[in-house]
Amino acid sequence: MRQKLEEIRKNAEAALAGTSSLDELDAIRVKYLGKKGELTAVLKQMGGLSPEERPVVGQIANEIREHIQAHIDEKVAELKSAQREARLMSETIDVTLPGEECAVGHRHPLSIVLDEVKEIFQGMGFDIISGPEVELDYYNFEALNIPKDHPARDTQDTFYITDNILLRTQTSPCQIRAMEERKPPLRVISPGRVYRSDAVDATHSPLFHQIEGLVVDEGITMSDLKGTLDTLAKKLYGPETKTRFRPHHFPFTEPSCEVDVSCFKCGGKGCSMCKGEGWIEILGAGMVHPKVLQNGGIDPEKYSGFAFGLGLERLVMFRFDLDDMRMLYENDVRFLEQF
Ligand code: 2NM
Repeated sequence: MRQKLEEIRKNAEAALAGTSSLDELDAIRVKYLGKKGELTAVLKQMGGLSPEERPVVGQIANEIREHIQAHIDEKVAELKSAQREARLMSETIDVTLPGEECAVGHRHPLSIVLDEVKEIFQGMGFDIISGPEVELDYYNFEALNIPKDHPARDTQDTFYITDNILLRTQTSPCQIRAMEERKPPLRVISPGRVYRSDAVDATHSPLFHQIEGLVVDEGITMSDLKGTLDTLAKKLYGPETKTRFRPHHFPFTEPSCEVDVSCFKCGGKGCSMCKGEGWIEILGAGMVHPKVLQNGGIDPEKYSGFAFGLGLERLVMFRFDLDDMRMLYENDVRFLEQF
C-alpha cells in the first residue's frame, strides 16, 4: 500500500510538471485528490491494514495529499502570474512608436502631414501647444478682436453650447492663452481640431484640423512672417517653391495677407491642380493686431508679432492628390492601407 501511495505521488508530480493551463491543473486535482480520485480510492482500502500500520499509512497519505495540493497551488500561482504579465504586456503602449501607427504599420494621412509640419516648426524653435476644444466665447472671439456682430459669431456657423461656451472655430484661443501664460519671446504652433457648423461635402466638414502659429518678440516685422512662411513652403514642397503674399483682412491681424505657394505640380505654368493659376493658397497670416496683444497681456508698444493659420486637410489633399475630404474621415481600410 505504501508502494501504491508512492506511485500516486510520482504520477501526480510527473503530470504537474507538464501542465500549462488552469484547466489541466484542476483535472489533476480531481484525478488524484478528488472524492473519486486515486488517493481516496487507496484510503478506502485501509480497513484491511493492521491496527499498527493504519496510522502510519494514514500519515503518509496525508503528507502526500498536502504535498500534491501544495504543488498544485504553486503551479496555479505561477500560471496566474504569467497570465497577468501577458495581459499587462498586451495593454502596454510603446511610447517610442510614432503616434497612431496601426498594428500593420499604416499611418493616417492627417498624422503624416501634421508630423511633417510640426517637425518643420520645431526646427525653427517653435513649441507645440494645445488647448481646450470646448472654449469660452471670450478666447475664441472677444480676445481675438472679432466683434459681436461679426458673421463668424453667428449661430449658423458656430456650435454654441451655452451663450458663452462653444466648440472652438479656430485654434487661436490657444495662442491667447499662451500669451497670458508665457512671456515674450514667444514661438508657438497650436495644431488641433476645430469645429464649424458646415454641411459635409468634398471640401467641408463640421470638424477639421487647423495649425496656427504665433511669434511675439521685440522688433518682429512682416519680414519675419515672410521668411518663416517661405521656409515652411520650401520645406513642404521643395526648395524651388515660391511664395506670394496677397493683402487680405482678418480682425485679429493688421496688416493681413493670404499666402500662395507656386504650384508644386506644374511649377507655376498652370495645370489642373492649380486650376491654371500657377499658385495655390495654403495660408492666412498677418501682424498680430495691437488689441489682440493687449488682450494677451503683452504691451504692444514694446512687442510686435506675427500669426498664421493653415488648414491641415487642404494640405493633405494637395499632398496625396485627393479630391474629396470625406476620404479622411470615413476610415475605409481600402483608403487607409494606402498610407
Ligand atoms: C489665421 C490667419 C491670420 C492667428 C492670429 C492669432 C492670434 F491669436 F495670435 F491672434 N492666431 N492665429 C491667425 C492670423 C490665424 O488663420 C487663417
